[in-house]
Amino acid sequence: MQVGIVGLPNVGKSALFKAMTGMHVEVANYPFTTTKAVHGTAPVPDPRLALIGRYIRTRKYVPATIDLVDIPAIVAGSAQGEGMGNAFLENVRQVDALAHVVRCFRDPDVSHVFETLDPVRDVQAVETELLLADLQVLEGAIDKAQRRARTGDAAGRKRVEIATRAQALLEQQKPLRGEEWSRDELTELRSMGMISLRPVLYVANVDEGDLAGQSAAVAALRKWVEANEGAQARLVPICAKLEAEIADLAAAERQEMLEGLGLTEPALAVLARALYDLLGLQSFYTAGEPEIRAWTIRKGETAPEAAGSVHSDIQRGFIRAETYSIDDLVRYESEHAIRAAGKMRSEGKSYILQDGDVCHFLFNV
Ligand SMILES: Nc1nc2c(ncn2[C@@H]2O[C@H](COP(=O)(O)OP(=O)(O)OP(=O)(O)O)[C@@H](O)[C@H]2O)c(=O)[nH]1
Ligand SMILES: [Mg+2]
Repeated sequence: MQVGIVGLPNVGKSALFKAMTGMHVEVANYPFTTTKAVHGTAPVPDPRLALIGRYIRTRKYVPATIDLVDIPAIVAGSAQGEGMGNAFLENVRQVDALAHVVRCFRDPDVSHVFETLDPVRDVQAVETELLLADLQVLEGAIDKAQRRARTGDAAGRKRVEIATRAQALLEQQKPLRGEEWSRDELTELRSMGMISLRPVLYVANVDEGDLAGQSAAVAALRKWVEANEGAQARLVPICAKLEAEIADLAAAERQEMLEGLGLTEPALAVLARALYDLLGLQSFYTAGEPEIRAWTIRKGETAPEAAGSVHSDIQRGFIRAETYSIDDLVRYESEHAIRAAGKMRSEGKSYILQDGDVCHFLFNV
C-alpha cells in the first residue's frame, strides 16, 4: 500500500513522514522545504507477531509495511503552476490513499501561509487544487473520447458518459470518492488517474498539549469531515512534531516517553489502523522457524489471492492452505496440539481469508 502525504506548506508533512519512517528528512520552519518527493517505508506495529512468537519458535519477525511518500506542498494556484507548481501531481496519482496533513496546532513561531489558524479553509484550499487537477485531465479525456465516439466507438461513448458525470461532480466541488460507482466506472476513472477518487485520511496535526484532539480547531475540522465526506475518509489527531522526536529516541526511552505522555501506542499504530480500516485491509500471517511474518491483503481475498502476495508461484500452483486462527494457537499452544484437536483447517481455492489467519500454503509448480 502506498500513501501520499499532502497538504499546505509548513504544516508538518515532513515531520509526520519522519515520525512514521524514521528517515531523516528536512523539517524546517519555512514553506516549500520539501521540493522533491521522498519515498520511505513504515513498519506496521502489530502485537500479534509477538503473540504468535510465544508459541512458535522463530528467528525473525517481519511486520507488514506501508510505503509513504512525502509530497511537495500544494498551495492555491498549484494546479496553474504556483508555488511548487505541478510537482505534487505526478506523485499524487501513483498512491492508493492520501494522508492529508492539516495544521491544527497553534505556534506563533511557525509561519502559516494563510496567517491564521483555520483547518477547514486549509483543507478546502488543497482540495480545490486536487479537483482542478482532475478537471484538467477530464477535459482532455472527454475531448479525445468524443472524437472516438463520433466514429461509432462504443468504448469512447462510455468514457464520454462517465467522464462527463465526473466533471459535473467536480464542478460542484464534490470529490469523486464521495460517489457510488460501478466496478467498470471505477476502472475507467482510475485509468484516467483521478486523484479525488482516492480515499483520504485527514491527519489533524495537533498541539503537544492536545494529543486527544479536543481543541476547537480539530472540532471544526471533524465537523466538516463528517458533513462533507463519507466512507472514503477518516480523521486522526497526531502531533507530528512530538512523534518525530519520539521516533528519534532509542526503543527503551521511547516506551518511557509514550507512557509519560499518557499514550498507549505510537502514532504510527493509530495511523496504520485508520489506513487499514479506510482501505478495507486486513492481515494474515505465515509462521515458522525462519520467520513469523505479517501480510496485508484486502478483505474478501481468497486463499490463492492471499498466497499471491507471498509469491506469484504459490498462487499459480495453489493446492490448499492449512489454516488456523491466532485464538486457537493461544488456546492449544502449538500447531501440533491444534492438529490433534481437529482445529487445523484445510482450505481450498474458494476460501475467503479471515483477519488473523495463520496459513501454510501447499502448492505445486
Ligand atoms: N508546534 C508544532 N510545530 C510543528 C508541528 N509539526 C511541525 N511543526 C513545525 O512546523 C515546521 C514545518 O514542518 P515540516 O514538517 O517541515 O512541514 P512541511 O509540511 O513538510 O513543509 P514543506 O515541506 O515546506 O511543505 C517545522 O518548524 C516543524 O518543527 C507540531 O505538531 N507542532
Ligand atoms: Mg516538507
